[in-house]
Amino acid sequence: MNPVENIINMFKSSLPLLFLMVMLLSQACSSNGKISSQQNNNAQAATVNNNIKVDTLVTGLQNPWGMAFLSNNKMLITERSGDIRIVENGRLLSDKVMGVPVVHSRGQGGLLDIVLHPDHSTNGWIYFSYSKPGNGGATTTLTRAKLQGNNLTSLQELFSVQPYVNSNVHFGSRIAFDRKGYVYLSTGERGTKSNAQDLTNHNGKVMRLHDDGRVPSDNPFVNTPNAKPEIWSYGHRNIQGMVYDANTGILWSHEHGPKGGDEVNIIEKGNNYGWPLVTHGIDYNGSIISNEKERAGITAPLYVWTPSIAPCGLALVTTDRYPGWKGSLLAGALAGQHIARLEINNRRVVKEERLIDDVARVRAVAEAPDGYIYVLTESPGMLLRFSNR
Ligand SMILES: [Ca+2]
Repeated sequence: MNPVENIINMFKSSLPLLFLMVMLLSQACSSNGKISSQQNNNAQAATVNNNIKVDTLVTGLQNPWGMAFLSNNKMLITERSGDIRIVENGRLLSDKVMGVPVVHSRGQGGLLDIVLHPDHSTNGWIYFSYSKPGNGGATTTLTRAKLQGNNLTSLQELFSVQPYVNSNVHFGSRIAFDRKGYVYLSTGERGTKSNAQDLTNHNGKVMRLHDDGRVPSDNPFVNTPNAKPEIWSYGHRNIQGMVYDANTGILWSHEHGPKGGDEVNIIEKGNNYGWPLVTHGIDYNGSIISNEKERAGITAPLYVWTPSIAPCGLALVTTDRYPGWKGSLLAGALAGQHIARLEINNRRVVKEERLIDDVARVRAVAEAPDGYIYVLTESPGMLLRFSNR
């Protein structure tokens, strides 16, 4: 055979394969296109780096806030307006979870975080936080329940921030469990700065509780007169990202500063994180909140973002799925519209890299049991996944 015949024969023999590939490709495109007209403008085109791309799994979510993984192919997503949605095999089910308590869906309030009990596979408990309407306004509340079919059952309110406040900002909140089974709940100061330094209320604090809501006897302020015994740390403005590292025993968090001064902190027993006595930021109107950025006796942030990125959602990479990322923190950014990957070395942030810049406001980041990183964005409300190219 001469070279030309050779090529023609090769082409002929591979025609069926080519045909099959074209069919598969067109099918993949049409099934994708149905749910994802919007994604094509942003996330679909986004890549993280040469090794990692962004899959848009779900669009059409309304202000998604938190996510929890029931298995590798089934997850729950909270929507701030008060719905818990189910994503199964990468599809958003039209049936919602029934039996969610009424939430105060105003401003920054509504249905917020959701996490599984560490022993969920045996006890079935699902924890979620929300803004509960009540006498005096609304307040951040921690509740647990079980899921039977699509219904929440065995609902138990574990803890409610005191007092209720007539404000629609700074509810927090994130939920995290440590390796001893204690549960932590973060809150915000509800727009009143002085709350954060006042131990007689729960606003602007991190709480530590037994998994059934009881107060641990070794909490730092159980013997302090008039202090709320649930408080674990204080001096926080508004914490919307918290993740526990079971390997190191470190509870990581970030919090919103005012104009500038967003912070990364390690949350430790009884510590004062300074708001509003010290801050790296200024007030939105440009006025000075404090002349001090740091002060003796106040835990200084490990890392500061100025200008503010408005951090929301915090994940820790524990798998080897993403080259070079193991041990990194991934912080979502609402205003920044990106994810900040923070490399950690010996309790210090040693490097920052910005991922998926300008795709959308990022509300939550989480590592699934199978090691994949999932991302929730708002406006448009999407579920994204980082996968290997
Ligand atoms: Ca601080």
